[in-house]
Amino acid sequence: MDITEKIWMDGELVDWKDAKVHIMTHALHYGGGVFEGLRVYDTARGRAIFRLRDHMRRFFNSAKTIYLDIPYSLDELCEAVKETVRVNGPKADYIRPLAYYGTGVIGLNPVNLPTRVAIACVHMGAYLGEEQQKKGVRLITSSWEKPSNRAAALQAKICGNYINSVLARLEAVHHGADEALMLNSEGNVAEGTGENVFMVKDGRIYTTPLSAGILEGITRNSIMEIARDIGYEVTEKDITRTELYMADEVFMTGTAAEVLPVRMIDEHPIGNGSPGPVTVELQKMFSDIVHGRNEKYMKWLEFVD
Ligand code: PPE
Repeated sequence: MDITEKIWMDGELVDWKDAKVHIMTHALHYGGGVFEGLRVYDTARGRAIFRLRDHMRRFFNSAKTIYLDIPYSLDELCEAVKETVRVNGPKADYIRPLAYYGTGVIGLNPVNLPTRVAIACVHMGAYLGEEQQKKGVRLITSSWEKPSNRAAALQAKICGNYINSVLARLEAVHHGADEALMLNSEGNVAEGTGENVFMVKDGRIYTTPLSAGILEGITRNSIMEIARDIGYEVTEKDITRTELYMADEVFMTGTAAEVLPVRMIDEHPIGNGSPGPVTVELQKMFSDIVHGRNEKYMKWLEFVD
């Protein structure tokens, strides 16, 4: 992560080094906050944010699940995101809005705590590495189970939800893998620690349903629409670990991860162990779309200037 100049905090742009919080911040102790991740891309018409409004709508909906009252309108925060991108110059390629319960009383109950809101930009580049983005990642199946929809508000991007993902990611890293695959309490595939999962089998595309305990990814939604537009059948269904081992292709999607080929799971090569044709086709199309090279999907680009 490369730092940028300014961070938007509660309505003001402050220097990166001054964007601090109090140690008694509720969210720091108990995870009472929500966040988003958005990408900024260069296009021939200038820089554009991918699906800004959809991300910010999810931000407000995530906040709703923890009764966190955001004291700005959707339009105001979309404008604040654009402004933060503008002031940070061309290096910033990833945006992190964050809203959280601030400081006041100790204890779990946050109802009387103030809401704090921040928007930071960083340079991220390829999420899990340039080489991995091209050749694919190696996954291990995590021994940590993904909580069920009964145990957590999984369609909300709540900070505290992510400790499960952090445990799984640490396990992957300590086993020399790039990323972890998370199974739910049924033993079915849920998602990666920060990505949704897709599989290609006999020319058809499958992805896991919300009932499997996943975040409803905006990249997942985009890829489903793009794939259907070019004639693929895309089905949401429960997927087992074994089905992934036996798939022709597996790939992951996410704002940070974009379209990420999976070349190995638990030391089993997927297909022939290199990115398959459907993955490569969708990866290329997605890249054209986010860089403004496909008129049909301009609706997803929000120009910064
Ligand atoms: N599942 C999870 C658990 C998740 O965190 C993400 C995004 C997705 C699926 C994909 O959602 P979408 O970005 O809307 O397509 N993960 C964000 C955080 C990554 C991080 O390391 O931080 C992201 O990609 O921005």
